Amino acid sequence: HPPTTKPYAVRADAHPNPTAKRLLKLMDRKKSNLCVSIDVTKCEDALEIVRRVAPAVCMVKTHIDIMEDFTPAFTAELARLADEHDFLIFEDRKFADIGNTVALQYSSGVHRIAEWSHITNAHPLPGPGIVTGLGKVGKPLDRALLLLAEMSSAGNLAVGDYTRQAVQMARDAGRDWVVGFIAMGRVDSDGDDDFLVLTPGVGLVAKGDALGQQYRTPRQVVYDSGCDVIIVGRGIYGIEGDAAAVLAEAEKYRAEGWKAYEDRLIQ
Ligand code: S5P
Repeated sequence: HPPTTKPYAVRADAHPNPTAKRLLKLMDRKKSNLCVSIDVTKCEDALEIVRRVAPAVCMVKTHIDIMEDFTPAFTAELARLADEHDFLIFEDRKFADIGNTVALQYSSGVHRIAEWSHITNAHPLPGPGIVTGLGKVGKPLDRALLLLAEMSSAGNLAVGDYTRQAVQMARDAGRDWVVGFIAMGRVDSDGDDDFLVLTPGVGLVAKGDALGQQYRTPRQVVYDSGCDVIIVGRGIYGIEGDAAAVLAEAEKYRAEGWKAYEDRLIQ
């Protein structure tokens, strides 16, 4: 698969989307293909985790609708930390409605996601209108969109033809807006276009949780499956210990993910 054998920096030069370009460049600079998922419900707890892991990450992923004490000061501080520590913000909103509705959900409401989130994602389920609707808001801001082509949870329906049509939807929209996928592997391998593949369900220890989550190691994800970014939540912020322990755990994932990337370049 061509993208998997090319360095992130080389892929950055050829990418038509400014956010994807920035991501690939900073991955190369920070030697990190690690995205930490911050799934806690208090703003100060979330910011504390971000401050701890910031040196090790290329991206921080949020679920803004789980915050109990959300104010715009939270996303302002997140944006400040992103600039200070050189990472991108990915709001994992998983939009799934008609184009007109998702455009409103993306731009408006309490959270105003498009104002602070560099990257967001959508289910292809409603058809290409969802991509166009989000694009009306995100394209003028140079944002980037991912489509969920596959999922990590047991029994999910994003398989086979659904996955293939998700990839086709991204190709039809163009890489200047749809920069890649949430997927478990190289779903774009039947073409020579260079999409980003971001992969959740990554853990070094746990094999899953009680609600269907399934974990693979950074090496399985990056080396065996050719994915570009590993997304890790509880495996990092959920460990016991102080600030140094959380950073050390993030650093462990960063190092494993980076080694797997370097190894696949020279296969
Ligand atoms: O298929 C998916 C897609 C996503 S974006 N499976 C997932 O687990 N995710 C997200 O990744 C999920 O919403 C959560 O925020 C994160 C995984 O968290 P963890 O604690 O299981 O690592």
